[in-house]
Amino acid sequence: MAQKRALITGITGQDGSYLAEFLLQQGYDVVGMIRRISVINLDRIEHIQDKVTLVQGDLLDEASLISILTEFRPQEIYNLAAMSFVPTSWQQPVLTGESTALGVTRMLDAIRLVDPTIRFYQASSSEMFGKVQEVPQSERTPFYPRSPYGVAKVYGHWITVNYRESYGLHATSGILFNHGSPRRGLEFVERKISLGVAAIKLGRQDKLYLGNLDARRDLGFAGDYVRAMWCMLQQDAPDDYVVATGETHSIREMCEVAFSHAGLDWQNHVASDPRFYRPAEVDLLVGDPSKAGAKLGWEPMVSFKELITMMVDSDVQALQAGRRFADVTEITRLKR
Ligand code: NAP
Ligand code: F7E
Repeated sequence: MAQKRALITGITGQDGSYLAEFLLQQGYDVVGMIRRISVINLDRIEHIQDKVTLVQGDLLDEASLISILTEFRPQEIYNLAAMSFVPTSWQQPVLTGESTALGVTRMLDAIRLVDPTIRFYQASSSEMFGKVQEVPQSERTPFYPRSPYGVAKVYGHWITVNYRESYGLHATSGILFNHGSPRRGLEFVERKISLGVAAIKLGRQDKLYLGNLDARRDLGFAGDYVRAMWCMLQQDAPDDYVVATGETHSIREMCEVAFSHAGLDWQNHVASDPRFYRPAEVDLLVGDPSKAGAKLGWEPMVSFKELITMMVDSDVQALQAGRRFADVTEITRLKR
């Protein structure tokens, strides 16, 4: 059988790096779209850089997408690129809409124009459920987004459904709940905690400033979640799928697990900073992944505790090895 080619937007991100590894293992020819920035950051894909083809393009520029599809002719596209940090979406709501919402239309339109047989995966998000209308959340739960990011993802979701229904595209939306890994961006809460715990354990800092500890999330391992993305595009018909663990844990529980793994008491080190609270919070997320289980045969392999301890261990090792991390604390606070 001829080798399949996949295009990944957002290949430099957490999920993009795991998906690229996974697709290479499946024998794919992997093309990754990266945007032009002053210093190209390939940290997460350094180890596979010689096995993938990187091409410059941007979700803000439709002509760049059309050129990439025309030149590379992928059979599958995984649209993972987005402005993905929720607090930034209040500070940059228009940019968030341009990439996270309209960027999806630009890619779908490029597919329609260049090759409507391309299979398309859209990275939808549990943030679309926001102020949840039922518990647990499934593919049938109505959306009620609580941030410009969530609103943009709702647009991305429905334009995917619309292009499927209007033009018959094989366009699928994966509604993924939170997933982290040792490659998670430093500003997301589970990584902020794991890196903070590692720094405290090694005596490099004493306090970790966080926001709302009562928020609850359904958190899995990114390496498990990219498998689900691929399974979705192997189905005969496009559809929507919730991908989640079915468990929910508070941020306080994340702290307890992470600090106790390092032999520390979280209550001695976690301090509250109101500037990490959000103008509108998503209090509780817990997904019902039964459709993904039944139709895709997907289930998560890494538990909540395994994920958190894996992240703490990885950050302790990285700091001990002399790796330096940017301090993102000041720039990720919301101005009041
Ligand atoms: P991430 O680590 O923040 O990666 C985002 C990627 O998008 C980066 O490669 C970034 O490139 C790229 N990007 C941003 N704006 C772009 C633009 N205008 N044009 C081209 N590329 C652009 O996010 P992630 O955690 O891997 O998440 C992947 C996707 O899943 C995102 O769409 C996210 O919203 C969604 N999602 C994530 C989760 C989660 O818990 N991780 C859950 C549900 C949905 P640079 O490296 O240049 O910044
Ligand atoms: O916040 C609370 C915060 O920024 C999780 C993205 O991947 O998942 C992610 O979005 C919770 C929130 O992720 C801090 O208030 C407390 O309730 O790690 P987060 P998120 O907003 O859930 C979804 C599914 C996506 O699609 C997104 O792309 O933790 N929290 N204290 C904090 N959060 C942060 N970041 N920092 C704190 O200090």
